[in-house]
Amino acid sequence: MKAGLNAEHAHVSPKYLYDALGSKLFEAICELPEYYPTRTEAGIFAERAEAIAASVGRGATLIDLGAGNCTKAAKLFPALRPSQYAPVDISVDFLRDAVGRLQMQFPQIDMIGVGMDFSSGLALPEAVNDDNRLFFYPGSSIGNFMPDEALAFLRRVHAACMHGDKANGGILIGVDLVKEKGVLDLAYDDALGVTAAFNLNILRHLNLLLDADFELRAWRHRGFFNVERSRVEMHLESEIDQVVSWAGGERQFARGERIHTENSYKYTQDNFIAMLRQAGFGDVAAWTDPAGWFLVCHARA
Ligand code: AVI
Repeated sequence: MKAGLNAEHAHVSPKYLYDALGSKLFEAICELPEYYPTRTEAGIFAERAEAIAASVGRGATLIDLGAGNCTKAAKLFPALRPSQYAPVDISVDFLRDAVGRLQMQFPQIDMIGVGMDFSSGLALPEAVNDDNRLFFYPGSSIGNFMPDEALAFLRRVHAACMHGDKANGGILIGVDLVKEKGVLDLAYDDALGVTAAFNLNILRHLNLLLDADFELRAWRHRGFFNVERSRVEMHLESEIDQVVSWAGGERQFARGERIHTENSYKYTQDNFIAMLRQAGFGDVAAWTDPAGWFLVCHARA
């Protein structure tokens, strides 16, 4: 983290956006009129639930990557009727509460919460069935990986679909699509300033983690679509010439200098399906909303 702050173009991993307050701010972002991905994806799942269930088949082992409060997957239970539900999240306490509540609502589904950071590996506990696994990865979280990391991640999911030496199961994934720059710019720089607060909160988090002295009022949120790189970029821009220090180091930031905090890649339907195939997946079924803003894919291993 300190190496990133000291780099010529300073950067911080987006995972530091998600402390307790950051997670709440992200939930608020999902409610914003400008932030279309959450409701557009929910609309596709609601409208196309039967077609998705027909493609996926009933009775799968549903493995929910980054499950959070498990609400997205729970909405699909009536259509998918999974035999087992395994939500995976780094925040174990949060998960325990969510699974406890869900188990009462759906007593017929075997549930096992898995507390782990799946970004580096997918070694699931033995209690998670290895037959007919359906990995669920909604919300376009795949967009927060660099494309080569996204491909490596999909390859790991594909490998985790192996049952003995036979590939079975697959992935159900939501991906945000390339669209007009104006729409993307507003989605990541909303009128209320919630995305700005979400981005600035990373500095508050760094102050706690690194014993740093970032002065939040001296930084400004920047969020915009970089057309050439097909990604939304979030940065924090220094409003003044300043020195920031942290345990064991310090750095000078000139007025206008930026810290890069997040990328959110936007794909076309064709290039995302090509990536799924490159990762080893076979048949792909795809659904979008009427405006073609968001894509849901079911890909078989
Ligand atoms: C979590 N992730 C998919 C969000 C996105 O759209 O890339 C994070 C986010 N950053 C700013 N607004 C939302």
